[in-house]
Amino acid sequence: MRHSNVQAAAGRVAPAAPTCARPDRPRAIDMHAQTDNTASEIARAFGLPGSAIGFTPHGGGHIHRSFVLRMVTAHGDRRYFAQQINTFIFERPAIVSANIVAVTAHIRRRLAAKGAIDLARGVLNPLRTLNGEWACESSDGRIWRVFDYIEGAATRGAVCDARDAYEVGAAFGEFQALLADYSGPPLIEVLSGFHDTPARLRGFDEAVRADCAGRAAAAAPELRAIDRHRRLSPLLMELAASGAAPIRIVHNDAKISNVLFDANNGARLCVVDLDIVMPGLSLFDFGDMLRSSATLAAEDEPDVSRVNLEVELFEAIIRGYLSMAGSFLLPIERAHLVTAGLVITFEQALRFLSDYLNGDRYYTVTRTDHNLHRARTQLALLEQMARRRVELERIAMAC
Ligand code: GN1
Ligand code: MG
Repeated sequence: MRHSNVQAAAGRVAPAAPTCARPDRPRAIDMHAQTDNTASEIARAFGLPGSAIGFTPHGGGHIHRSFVLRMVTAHGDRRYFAQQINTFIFERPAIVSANIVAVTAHIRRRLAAKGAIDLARGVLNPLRTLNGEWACESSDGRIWRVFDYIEGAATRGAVCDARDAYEVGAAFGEFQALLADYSGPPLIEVLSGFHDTPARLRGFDEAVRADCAGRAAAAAPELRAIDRHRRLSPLLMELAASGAAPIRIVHNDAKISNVLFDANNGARLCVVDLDIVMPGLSLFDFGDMLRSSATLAAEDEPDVSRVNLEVELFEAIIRGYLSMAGSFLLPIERAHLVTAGLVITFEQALRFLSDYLNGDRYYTVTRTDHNLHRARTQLALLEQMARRRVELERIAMAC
């Protein structure tokens, strides 16, 4: 099926770069404020059985704050996954929930039809409040959503070997395949122009011009690196705008930390973090996988000399992806796999560097120059992809 709203959005702008006047994102959470009281309020709102006995921070996403909420009940302990939604970025949480509910319902039906036995661990299960909403507001004004906790699952922060890289490719290929016949309510473009790279580039240029945080001079080598790759910016949006590549439902944050694995046998369970599942190009996810999983280095590795493009991982991602998506991908999509890696890596470099220049208002930072280090890893990877492009294209063609 086709989703015309992204086609129409092809020329729209990504979220505007913060201007110097924009107030800082209320980033730091006082952990002492996350009292038992908050946990109990959430439990009450969602009608969770038993009493709340634990509320522990979980995971390291850049955007939301996540907690494991433990309830003690007459039948033993039960755990839930509670997330405080970042309303600075997701200004309309109800829309995000509507998409997640629609997508998970479709996936659940598809898995059931295929005879999947472990449905509870095959797809996220968002919970409703007693009022029938998908989120609640705690007395301190924060917005919370809750999922059943998927027990016996493990996450991996980064790929360790080709096996991991294959699993990432297969996970997001399967996710796209499960949604290929999506027929629920039209998904809303939660963050408009999310992968509109030319708009991201304009936002970046604006951030350089404004230089709110007085950091442009410190990033001079990175600004020059961006300049060398400017011509990448329209390549994917042109495919979307012309209709040459189909608009599908895609995940938009395709990295290994968003895949759950069975903690005992390592088998792939499901894909999580469905906030920005939206209509888009399959290539957005594929490019993001190359960006995030074709290297062993962490996204925020401070020593850029450790950021190497690993051809073995690159090939494993493609093979894993094609094992699930090969049946529906069109030749035009297959022909742009490497291009997608370059464009999305460039785009992520723009986003990290823009945030650095804007004074760290979007991504959570935990150390000085954190966003600058992140931008450097992306640029290092990009340089290597660009330099080895012919070889990568040859490998991709042979997969
Ligand atoms: C953000 O919070 P997290 O890690 O799920 C971001 C992605 C970036 C990613 C980089 C809504 O996701 O777009 O690719 O960081 N999500 C949003 O790791 O901006
Ligand atoms: Mg995410």
